Amino acid sequence: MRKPFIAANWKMNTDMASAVELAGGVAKEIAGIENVKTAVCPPFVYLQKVAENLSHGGNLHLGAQDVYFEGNGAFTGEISCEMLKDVCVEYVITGHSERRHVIGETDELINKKTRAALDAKLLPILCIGELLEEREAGKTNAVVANQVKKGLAGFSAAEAVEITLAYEPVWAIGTGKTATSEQAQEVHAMIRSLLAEMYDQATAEAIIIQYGGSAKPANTEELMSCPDVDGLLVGGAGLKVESFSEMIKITS
Ligand code: G2H
Repeated sequence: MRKPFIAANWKMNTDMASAVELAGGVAKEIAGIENVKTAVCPPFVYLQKVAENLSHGGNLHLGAQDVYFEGNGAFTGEISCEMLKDVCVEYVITGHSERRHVIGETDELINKKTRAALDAKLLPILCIGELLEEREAGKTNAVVANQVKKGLAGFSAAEAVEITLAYEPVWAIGTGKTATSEQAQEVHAMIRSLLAEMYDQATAEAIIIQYGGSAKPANTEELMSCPDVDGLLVGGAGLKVESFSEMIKITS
């Protein structure tokens, strides 16, 4: 049985005060919910303050939006896994489409980041997803399968089960256009059968696959009712206590 996992990616939003308020508000709202894993991923500079204000042992966990694969050294502007762990981070997003397409990250770099995170005992949330033109050209499965294979290159089955995959069709991100539940399920099922080929059926059945892209309270129930959708990576709707908590409550 896969435990649903709902995470919020705050992207480059909030300020110190609103970050603390948002995380604290969500933690309070979802206190006592134990059948859903939850996390918030604030900007780097607010992680420590958010961590200090979240009660230890609570159900709301902390994630980062990115990480660098090197341990330390002359990598101006980058943040290491150990630095994240120092501020109580447990999860880290790798390969978000904005890092792939705005910053220009490659599958190889994303694989190295995911490897470094897992080796440091952080739990990666590895994002994959096709562009609109790739979907329109009928290339969705090929693009997503290639990203999954390259992202997970070198990981054993025992390691892969520690990694959450997040399928985020790029055309649905921040656009208000959610993939229909059929579109999401189709790609999620394809990913799971690919995982069975790459590893084995039991491993494929154990890996959490989140959907992301304009997920909100109004479509949570439908998306989460898809057999291969195990959770949500939430952007815009994760920036309000009410909407993000509601999505967790709907899922619980
Ligand atoms: C996809 C998602 C969060 P939004 O990027 O990862 O953002 O829910 O705003 O589409």
